[in-house]
Amino acid sequence: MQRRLTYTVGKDNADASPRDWFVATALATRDRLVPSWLASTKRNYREDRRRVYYLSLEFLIGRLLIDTLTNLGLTEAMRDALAELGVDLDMLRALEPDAALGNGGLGRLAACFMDSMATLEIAAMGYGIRYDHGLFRQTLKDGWQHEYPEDWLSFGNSWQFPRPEITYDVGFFGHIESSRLADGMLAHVWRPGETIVAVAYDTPVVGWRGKHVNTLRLWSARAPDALRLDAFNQGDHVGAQSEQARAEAISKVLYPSDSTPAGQELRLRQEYFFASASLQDLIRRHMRQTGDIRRLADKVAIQLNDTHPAIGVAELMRLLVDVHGVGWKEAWRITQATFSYTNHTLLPEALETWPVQLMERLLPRHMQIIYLINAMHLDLLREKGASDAATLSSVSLIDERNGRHVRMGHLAFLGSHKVNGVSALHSALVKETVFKDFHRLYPDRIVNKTNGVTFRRWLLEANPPLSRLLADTIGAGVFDEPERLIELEKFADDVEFQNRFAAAKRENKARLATTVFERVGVRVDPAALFDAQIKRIHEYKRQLLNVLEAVAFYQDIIAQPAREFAPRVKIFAGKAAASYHQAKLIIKLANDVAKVVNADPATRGLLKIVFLPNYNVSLAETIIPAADLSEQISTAGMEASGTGNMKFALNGALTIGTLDGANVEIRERVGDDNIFIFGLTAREVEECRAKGIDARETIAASPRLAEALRAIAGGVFSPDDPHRYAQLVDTLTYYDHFLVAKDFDAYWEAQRRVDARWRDQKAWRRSSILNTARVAWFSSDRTIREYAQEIWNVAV
Ligand code: 26V
Repeated sequence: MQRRLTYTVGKDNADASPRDWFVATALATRDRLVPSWLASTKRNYREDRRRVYYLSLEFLIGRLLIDTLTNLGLTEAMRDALAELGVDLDMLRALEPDAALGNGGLGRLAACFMDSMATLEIAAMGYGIRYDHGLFRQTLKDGWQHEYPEDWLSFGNSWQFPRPEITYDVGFFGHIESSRLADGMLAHVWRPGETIVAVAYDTPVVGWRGKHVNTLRLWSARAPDALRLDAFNQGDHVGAQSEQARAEAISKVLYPSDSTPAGQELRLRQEYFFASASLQDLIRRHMRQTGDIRRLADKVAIQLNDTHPAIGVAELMRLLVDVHGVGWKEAWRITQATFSYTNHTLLPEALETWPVQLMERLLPRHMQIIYLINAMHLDLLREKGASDAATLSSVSLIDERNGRHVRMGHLAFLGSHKVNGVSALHSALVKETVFKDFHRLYPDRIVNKTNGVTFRRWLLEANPPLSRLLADTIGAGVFDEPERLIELEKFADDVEFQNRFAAAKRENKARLATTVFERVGVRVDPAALFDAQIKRIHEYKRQLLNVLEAVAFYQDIIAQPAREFAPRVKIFAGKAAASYHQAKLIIKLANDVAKVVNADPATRGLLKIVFLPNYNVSLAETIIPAADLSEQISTAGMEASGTGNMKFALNGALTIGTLDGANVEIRERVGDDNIFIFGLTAREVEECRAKGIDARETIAASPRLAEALRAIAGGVFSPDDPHRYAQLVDTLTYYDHFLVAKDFDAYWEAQRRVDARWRDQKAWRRSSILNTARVAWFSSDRTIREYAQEIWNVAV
């Protein structure tokens, strides 16, 4: 550290700022993992291991200092060493900006998977984009969300290794030249009209106990020439840099694509840019190692994280056929054997398609290849006798319905040997809905891989008090073998252990109470039930249902001034896509309700509501260990899996939730008595919608809901603008697509079951302990082991 401070940062102790100390500490930590990194890389070559490539447009990493120290087992040594220099490790920890190269669950899953792949010593590499600006920073002004650019690189990035020598050309536009070969076959060469250079930046990813270190390789875009010197010399100083600006735009900013179908050309440029650079890179490595392109599928598995890298299917075909001279049929066999694809959503508006016209212009050779794949695929169906018009049009790569579009999900499905959903329910629905016809034709292709989370970050690092207690009680080996969490079961009724378990929770709650006060100026009592809903703001996630229940609860408290209620703190956090008007209005409503409720002495302090701004991985690490109740209340059938649900349960929060995504599997494991399930099932949602989504009758039948809606529509929470929520309440009344009204009474009743359990603290603690004890299966190590064995065919 001292050496790094002096020789890399170039400061002496007297002048060093806290940030200088952070940089010195990060670099000193990084130094400790480099030997293992180099050794891992060598071993991968020496043992000629099958490699796994995880292609993802998002990696929601968060901070790395404590994560790296924990995995290396150096946290305490570092703490002591810094203390001797008069520096506090926890103060440095807070200075690191989050690497927020993702929107939500999909990006965070990729980060958990990187951790688990390193832990399981899989020869894996993550590929993505090194965005200059990650997910926008959210502020709340008077309860309204505002977005500001995020600037994680402004003070440099101590974890990355720039690799200016590792570059690839990525083409766009242009035309195709065809020539006849000696054997009479046609050869095609794409002559791009524009070339962008992809430059590699590597971040080491260290596994548990530092045994194996993988690489996350992120691409940054550059123009081939930094400047048009002729233009510059003629005085056009800005215009001379325009090509550079156009090129760099590709890796400039992460699309906040949760909720906005990013139909922009730039988004397709991002997708092709990173897919192409990654494939060129892995093929170069493969050729160096084997010299035989035909063995690619024996040595390489590529996982497509959603359809964002799906253009890679056409790109690999192009590289194999046009560049490496492999025949079409063999190239297709190699492609299918190499790729596999994970689907993360069923929402029709989230399924990617690209206008054929755009594709023809931007990637003309790929469009030809897609047509060829489609022709071959449809011919095969005709051979199989499945050629009725309806089937053909539903499985065609081209959607002809309104303007021709390429269906990226279909391309990913066809180009892969396995396709997976991310929870048991979701995978079943994948078979029944988006890929129904494909499933009939290829019944073995769709499999389930229920998501998981890394226990290193989400338990060991985020929750030191509980981690210490676990180590004391069942031994520190639990962090090597999470299955041993089950040994906690026998302490579930042990009052002494219950007290210690509750004391750990209380410590986390006190810490969160401090954070709440610092960020929003509201005092919350750590003795109250902490009830948290933290995730992207989306109608299907139903933050509105939670706010409505809060309003009804508030009305109950003031209507019965003599009655005792279990005190609650409702915690909200999450970002809305900038263009998602309805989601932003829900944020404003939560804030408006909070303002009135928190200021009303008639609540007797029994209900507090806080909306914490700028939700990110680090804030999640503070909230989750402190939560008593985890809100997982999406409309059944709409949340593919959820992963926050797993993190909360692991940290001893009880779930209130619908039978959606992985909630179903959490219930199977923690047991019906230790989770609060309510509401319509996925099937019932479907039936209900078929009958119509007019909620007037439902509201009329629920006086409590009607009363809450009346207050909101009447401006009780928005006296400055009494009609602010008129449209919101109207939509809910006449077009209740997310079935908020339908589920309201069941939700209310489930919340009262929560209250009753809370009043019996012994029973609550027992359930809480049993949650932690029984969720070992949701470790992402288990998930990755399943991918390795059933999809990638690599030994673990
Ligand atoms: C959703 C939407 C909704 C409306 C319009 C546009 C749009 C675009 C993207 C998305 C999210 C799709 C992908 C995604 O993030 N899925 C999440 O993946 C997690 C990891 O598998 C899973 O736990 C979440 O349930 C799932 O929503």
